[in-house]
Amino acid sequence: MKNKGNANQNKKDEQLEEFRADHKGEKLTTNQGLRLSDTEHSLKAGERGPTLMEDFHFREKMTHFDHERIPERVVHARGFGAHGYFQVYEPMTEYTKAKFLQDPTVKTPVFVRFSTVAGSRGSGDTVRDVRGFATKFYTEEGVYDLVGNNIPVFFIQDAIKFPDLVHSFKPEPHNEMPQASTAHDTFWDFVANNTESAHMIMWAMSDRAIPRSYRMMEGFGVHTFRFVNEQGKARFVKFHWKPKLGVHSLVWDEAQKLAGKDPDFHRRDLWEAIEMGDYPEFELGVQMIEEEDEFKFDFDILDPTKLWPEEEVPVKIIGKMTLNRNPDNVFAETEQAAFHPGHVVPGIDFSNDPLLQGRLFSYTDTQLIRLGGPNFHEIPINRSVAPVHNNQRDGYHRMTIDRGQTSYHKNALQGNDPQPATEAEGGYVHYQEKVEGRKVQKRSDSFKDHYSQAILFWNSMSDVEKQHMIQAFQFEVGKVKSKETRQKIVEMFHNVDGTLAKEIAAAVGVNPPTEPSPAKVTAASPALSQENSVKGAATRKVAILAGNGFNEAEVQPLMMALKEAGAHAMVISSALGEIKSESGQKLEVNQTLLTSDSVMFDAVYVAGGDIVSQKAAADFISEAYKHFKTIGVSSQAAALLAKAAVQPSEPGVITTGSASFHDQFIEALAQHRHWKRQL
Ligand code: HDE
Repeated sequence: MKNKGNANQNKKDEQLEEFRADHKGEKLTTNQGLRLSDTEHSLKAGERGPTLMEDFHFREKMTHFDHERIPERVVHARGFGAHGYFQVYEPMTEYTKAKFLQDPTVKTPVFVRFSTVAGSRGSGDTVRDVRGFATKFYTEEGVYDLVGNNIPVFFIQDAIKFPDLVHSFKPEPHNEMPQASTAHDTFWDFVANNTESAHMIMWAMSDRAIPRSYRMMEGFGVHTFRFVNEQGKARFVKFHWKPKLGVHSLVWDEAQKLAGKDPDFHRRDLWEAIEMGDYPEFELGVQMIEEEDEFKFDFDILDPTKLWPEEEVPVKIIGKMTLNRNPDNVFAETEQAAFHPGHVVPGIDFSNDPLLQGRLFSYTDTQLIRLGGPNFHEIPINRSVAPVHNNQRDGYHRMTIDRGQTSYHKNALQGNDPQPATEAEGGYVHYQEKVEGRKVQKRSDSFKDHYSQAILFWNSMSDVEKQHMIQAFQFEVGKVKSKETRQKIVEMFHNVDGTLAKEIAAAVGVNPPTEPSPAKVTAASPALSQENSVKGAATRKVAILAGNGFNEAEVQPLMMALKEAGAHAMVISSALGEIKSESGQKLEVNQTLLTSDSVMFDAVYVAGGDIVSQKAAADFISEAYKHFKTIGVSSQAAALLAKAAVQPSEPGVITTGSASFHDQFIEALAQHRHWKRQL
């Protein structure tokens, strides 16, 4: 089922429609429109003879194929996108004049691309990495891009260090290993020598870097921007996306297995959710700081390695984005989408964050090589729905047929059109911030605290989250060959927490710190812990293990209850086709024990039948157990639990018998994972 969305209201969709071609019922032609009679045989001099130069179809087909690839993004190469719309909850007139943030009845079309950062375009989805969260709003005042990540801070404080950072985490140049992973020497060498990365590393080693789904991640604009209202009053602002489904993660073992079993796990999850009508929803939140309060915090609000604790600066929820349509063509839309933090609309402006300032250059620059010239704004996915008029002309692949004699400003021959607009007419006027200073290659002293918020983050984690972080450090640093680097990392993170440093040292074969940790910060920010996030059973995937002879009386009501809770059941058996219950009722099998795996589901229910004698079924259960997932067992299948060495009394293990089985199962599913098993 393909959702066509709000085709009539959605201006962007109408614009895209002009370029769509489904080719159904059409005759095969060349690119010149000539009908072809054959595309399986090249033109030859004799059946066994050489191919002739004259074969224009062969040449055209092959040449086009030879040029099908474009350079992948230098970072964020692996990604996936979806269309949708954004609606503001109430007019934001007091804070910003941005038109798309005024009228709650207006649906602004959006295109979102989620991504990993380090890996190549074909790398696995579930690797430990930051996730990109880039949103293109097609507003009536032009394109606005909010190009964010799922982590609210960044590794470095000045854009000029970005090439160094990226060179360190990409595969090492001499052997191009490892793919899509920071678990190697050059990255940790960079970290140890650039301690401003400490806070970001804490996030990257946390569960945030292995999300369960793109639908279950927060998004952050990271930098401080400005909101400017009609009266010209400005406030500092940070942007947040809050997923309606809450923030949830995989466990590391599962993430690694998924990268092999289903490298497309996140894109499949997003694609299927949208196809099934489970439209992902994210609320837009803003934190605002008055200009006069700029220096009231114990961090510099221009420093991108710092967040604004939500308890100090509350997040005001101002609207919601709904993703309701998959792309028609991944290359045309997702791959060619060109985001840029400098694409703004009146009412949104920049700050002097030195990381943001550098990004304002980099994004257009990268498109010139990636999309092959200066006209990438004319590619359908990038086109503004607001009309485009200027004196820019020509260049590779120009689509617009600009009419008239003049292409310069000022002119009299065409009455000086197109004319600059006044501010009242929507002309963008940069915020008139007063700036003073000497030209220096320096960083402000107020950027020098590298550890306070790393400690704040650590203090805010639950015990389970801390345990996951320790294991993540042990894994990543454990892959580093240089002993000196491993030692430096232990010393660096001793500044964050003594136990953390000791635990890393113990696993990576270097000396533990001998002095107590100098960490002094005792504050915590509960909003940073995923344990405090929204929970629920909706959209969760449940594997129903069933074979011939399963107990239908127990399965059917569970399937109904799951449906009611908005969860999705998949029947898994030994082979595709149909299985029969004890009473002869048929059930269609969706996947087999061979084609699916426990890591692809949020929970498992064993319905019974001949499948319970299979070792693969017992393995399925023990994996689910190991990954803290909800396990339900029918009366027929109790023996399988014993085979999988799972105690029925364990948290999140629900056995049939009580009348409230279904409620208990769904309640357990809604918990996401049962961490108590670990403790
Ligand atoms: Fe990016 N970044 N970035 N970045 N970034 C790119 O642009 C860059 C940074 C982010 O789905 C590139 O089109 C510099 C922070 C996302 O298409 C490139 C610096 C944040 C995406 C680039 C940063 C991001 C990119 C590569 C340091 C979170 C993918 C291809 C100053 C707020 C967008 C491209 C998509 C992509 C440069 C740091 C987010 C090279 C110089 C901080 C989500 O232009």
